[in-house]
Parts: sequence; C-alpha cells; structure tokens
Amino acid sequence: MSIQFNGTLAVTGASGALGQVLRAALACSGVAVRCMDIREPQRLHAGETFVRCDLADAEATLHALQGADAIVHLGGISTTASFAEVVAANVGGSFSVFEAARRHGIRRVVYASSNHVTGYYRSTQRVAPDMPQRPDSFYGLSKAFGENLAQLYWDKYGIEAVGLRIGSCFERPRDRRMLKTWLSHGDFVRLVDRALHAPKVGHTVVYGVSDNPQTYWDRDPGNVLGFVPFDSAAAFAEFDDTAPEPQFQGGSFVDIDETKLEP
Ligand code: NAI
Ligand code: 15L
Repeated sequence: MSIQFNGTLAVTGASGALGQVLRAALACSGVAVRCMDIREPQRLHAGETFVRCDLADAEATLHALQGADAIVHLGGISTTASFAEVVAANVGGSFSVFEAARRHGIRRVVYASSNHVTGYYRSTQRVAPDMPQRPDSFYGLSKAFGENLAQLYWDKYGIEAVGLRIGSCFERPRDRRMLKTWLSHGDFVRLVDRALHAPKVGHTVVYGVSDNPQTYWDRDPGNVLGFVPFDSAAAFAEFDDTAPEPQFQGGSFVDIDETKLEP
C-alpha cells in the first residue's frame, strides 16, 4: 500500500509505531516527508528529513512546520498517563500544531484522535461521531480537547481537519475487545490517504476501524470520506480468549485511576 502526496507532508510522532507504518507507505511513492518527534527514527527513507521537536514547545513546533503543505499529527502520549503529561504533550502539543498550521497557512491537519474519546459508552451501545464525547481517561480527555481544538480552528480560521478516532491499530487483534476495535495497518494507511485527499472535509471526525464482523462504532462517516476498509478481524475468528466482554468500550482504560499516576 502506498500513498501519493504532492508537496511536503509533515508527520508528528514519526518515530512511533503508526508513524513508521505511515512513512513506509509514503516512501513507496517517494513523498517528501518532514519527520518530527522527540525521538530519532530508527531509519530514514529517501525523501525524508528529521526534525527533533517537542510539541509542547510551540515556538519549536512553529519553526519545524515551516514550508509543510499538510500535517499528519500522530505525536504525543498514546496511552493512559498523568494529567501533567497529557496536558503537556497532547493538549499543549495539539495547540502547537494547529497554531502553527494557522500561522503558516497550512490548509489541512489529519489528527490522530482515539476511540477513548468515547470509551465510557457501554459495550452494548452503538456510537456515532456526532454523539457526545464520553472520555474514559485523562488521555481520552486530551484527545477530546484535540477534536474540539480542530473544530475551533475550522470554524474560526478555516483550517481543515479530519479527526481519526483510531480503534486498536496493531498488526493483529490482541484480545477479545480488539475483535471489535481492530484497525489493520493497511486500513490505517488507506484511512490517512482519504483524510488527506478527500475534498472539502471541513472538520470531520470518523472512527478508524476495519471491516470487523462486529464493532462499537458507526462506520458511515468514514465511508463519506471514501474510506473502504479491506481487512477484517474475522481473519482472527479462532482467537482464543475466554475473558469476559468489557462493560465499557474503553476496556482497561476505564479501570485505571490516572490520579494515582506520577508524571
Ligand atoms: P506511539 O507511542 O508509538 O508514538 C507516539 C510518538 O509520539 C512517539 O514516537 C513519541 O516519541 C512521540 N511523542 C511523544 N510525546 C511527544 C512530544 N511531546 N513531542 C513530539 N513527539 C512526541 O503511538 P502510536 O501507536 O504510533 O500512535 C500514534 C497516534 O495515534 C497517537 O497520538 C495515539 O494516541 C493515536 N492512537 C493510536 C492507536 C493505536 O492503536 N496505535 C489507537 C488510538 C489512537
Ligand atoms: C489507544 O488510543 C492507544 O493509543 C492504543 O495503544 C490502544 O490502547 C488503543 O487505544 C485501544 O483502545 O486498543
């Protein structure tokens, strides 16, 4: 799977798991990619440059994003963490990214939100992106902030954004819950491709989930972008897990008391 993009594409969180998956797909088409992260990538593909940048530092982020034509914003804390940590990396970091987009006139941001924005819905419910946010953690709350920030920057400054409420994006489902929440790496790349190229997105929020036999989420808004998932957790039907179904969609994130976590 490869992605075409005309111009320079900035990828925050480029050294992370999904950053590496995305960059491999961009490298197939020789796209010019500005890789941004606090950690150096293991390797750089042809067409890539690396800028070490802490997104909590708004000035550094502004500088790093100069000349970019679009941003895929994956960088930040990707799991449960203390309030101070998510505020710095995710709340402050997303502000840095959207503010840099505004100041540089970058027209579109693809934002890695998370299913944990709505993790406090019960597992028996079907949730659509236009239903109220119900974060299950400080992490989910920081992603909810990012979506609301994107809405503000669209309404006030005309910066287009697609918020991807990514389910569980791993090589394969890891537990019973992930049979419903799994997004394959290939479908992740296809989704980012549509989020970058679909015309007139305004501010759109979609769930990022493969064509699993069962899911918690309404897939229609993703279809509107032209996203068609190819993969399905049905391929893992033999998955051997006798653990009970979680009560809430966010699974273990609901049970973790983040007020007890130290930064
Ligand atoms: P990851 O943890 O592997 O990668 C995140 C990257 O962000 C890391 O390379 C890290 O060094 C970088 N980073 C952290 N703080 C930073 C800061 N202050 N400034 C600059 N860079 C910073 O996470 P992964 O799995 O690649 O996820 C990418 C994005 O997608 C994250 O925002 C995550 O919350 C989101 N997401 C991922 C899901 C998944 O299943 N992998 C599910 C839902 C959302
Ligand atoms: C997320 O938001 C995390 O980044 C990822 O590591 C998984 O925990 C995923 O959600 C999930 O819900 O499975």
